Amino acid sequence: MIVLGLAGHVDHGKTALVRALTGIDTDRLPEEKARGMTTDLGFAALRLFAPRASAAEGAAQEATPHARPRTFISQAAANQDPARRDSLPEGSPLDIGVIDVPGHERYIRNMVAGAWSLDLALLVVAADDGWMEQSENHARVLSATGMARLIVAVTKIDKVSRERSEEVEQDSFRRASTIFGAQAIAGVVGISALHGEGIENLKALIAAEAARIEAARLGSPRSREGFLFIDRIFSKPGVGRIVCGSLVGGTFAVEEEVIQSPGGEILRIKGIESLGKAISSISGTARVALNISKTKAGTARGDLLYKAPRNSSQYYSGREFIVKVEELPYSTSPVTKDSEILKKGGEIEAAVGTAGRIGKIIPLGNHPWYRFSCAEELAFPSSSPLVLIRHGGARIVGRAWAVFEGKTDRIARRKLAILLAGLGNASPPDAAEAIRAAIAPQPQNDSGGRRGDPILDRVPTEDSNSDQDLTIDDRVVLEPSLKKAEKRLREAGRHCIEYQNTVNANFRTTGKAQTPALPPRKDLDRLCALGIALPLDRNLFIHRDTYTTLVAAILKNRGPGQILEIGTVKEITGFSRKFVIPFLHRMERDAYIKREGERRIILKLV
Ligand SMILES: Nc1nc2c(ncn2[C@@H]2O[C@H](COP(=O)(O)OP(=O)(O)OP(=O)(O)O)[C@@H](O)[C@H]2O)c(=O)[nH]1
Ligand SMILES: [Mg+2]
Repeated sequence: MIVLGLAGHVDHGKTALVRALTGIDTDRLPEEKARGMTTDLGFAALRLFAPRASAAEGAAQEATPHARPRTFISQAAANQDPARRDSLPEGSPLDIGVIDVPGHERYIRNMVAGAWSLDLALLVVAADDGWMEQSENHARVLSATGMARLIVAVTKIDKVSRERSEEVEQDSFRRASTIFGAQAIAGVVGISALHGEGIENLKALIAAEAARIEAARLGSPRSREGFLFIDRIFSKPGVGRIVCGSLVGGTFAVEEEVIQSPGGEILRIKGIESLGKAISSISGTARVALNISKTKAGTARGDLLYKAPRNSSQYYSGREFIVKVEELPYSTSPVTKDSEILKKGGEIEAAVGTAGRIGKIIPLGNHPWYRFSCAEELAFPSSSPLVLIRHGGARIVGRAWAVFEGKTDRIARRKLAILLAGLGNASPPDAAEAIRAAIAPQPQNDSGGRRGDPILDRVPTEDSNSDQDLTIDDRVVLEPSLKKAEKRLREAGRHCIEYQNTVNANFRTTGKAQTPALPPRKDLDRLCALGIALPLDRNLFIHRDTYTTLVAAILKNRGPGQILEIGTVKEITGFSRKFVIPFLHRMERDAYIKREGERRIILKLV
């Protein structure tokens, strides 16, 4: 099965289009029927058949005069990855689960809940209105959840002239391309849900896409782990509790146990239904209804169900996270930059899967690193980003990837800020790994004592009674004394600054004092907190840029898995053993190398 999700501005004809495609009215709530407006998710199913591979690409252009001009379709097709051209044999049945979403900005959180598990999206734009605010916002939600493929349906073409519908088709294609890239757009189809014009055309395009997606899935190994965010819950007399959702990856089977998170309760799957039929097992992606055993803590929309993961870093559940925030593309220029909204921190809403939480986002040093905390526990796979929505509004501010879960105090945060500043724009998995490595239990050091922890053991001495987090401004504008200290440290180069006690300091690599005028310890601590100076151990400091240059020189022409000899590092850096060991500890902390007994193995390159 593939899951197709609708998106688009309020009243642009999403529900009418689902009805025209499937015969099902997804507006099931009395309130929805009364207002003629979707407020929550709606579900329908559609069965199509795989077209002839060569016919598929042309199908969308021929059925109606309002179909996309030939150039757009063929351009999109030409841009496709050759692997995607493989299709299922002609006539293969294609089951498509359809998710309808509300278009009104008030229900944007429900829209996000419908947007996260899709194989294919159908972005609906009405020909009379054209591209509107929620067309843009919904497109950005789809882009936040990593949507790789979409069809643009320009609806209500019966209400406008041919010129107007073509203009909206062109404009929608251009805007969607700006957000997703032209290769992501499978086609743009003009339709009238009321008169049926273009519907067959659209079905042909959906079928061609579905057949490709299914074929690509057959060729790739299925992941063992599957997960599902609950989107509907109800009780069936004599059967018990039924929960519905979109299963992603993996297989769920009757009598198997799954974990419900938050809470970690283990539940038994008593029955599975999909497309109206009882079955013994199901593999994702699929719309499923699960009959589950009784829970102690209850079950709520937004809860995550998953099989025991192979490693614990696959899922997060908690109230506090360190996140990497990514801005999303716009098709129009935004009034305010999203990073401006984030800069001050404050209330924000985070939505992931079908879950949503209001929380606080606070800069953790420099963009893109932040801390997100919410009052109520939130569970999600580490592969799913949080969609950030401006609190109380509908604006999608960006997406956030969790890299660490857990409560942190002021000192730990400061240390994490230092670590993250050193990581720059690292990918979320790399950052998560570096943090894990930094907080893992430490081995003994070379001299048999406890290994000096350059980051997490070092308590900054400055403004210890301040309870404030570092602000971005702290980092950007250096006070004159810090500027001076930074210059000294930079000029010292390989000659790290060593404090023999809190008063005396030397620039040294070999024990020889280099220059008399040395920065005060408190300035060095401030620079460390800002990520500009890096502590190698409690008393030894180096400029971040010097460290980066030296690490690059050490790892040059080497590869992951190779052994790094102390002698080599001494030779390249010119450090004596006294300095080379703290330097290597720092590299280990930053996950460039790992210790295996006495050996140091390279993990990654710069
Ligand atoms: N003339 C014409 N009217 C249409 C067409 N599609 C939908 N409509 C009408 O437009 C109105 C809104 O349609 P819906 O399908 O409810 O729109 P929606 O996008 O689901 O709206 P929300 O769920 O509230 O976001 C209804 O009155 C429909 O009858 C069409 O192709 N042509
Ligand atoms: Mg609707």
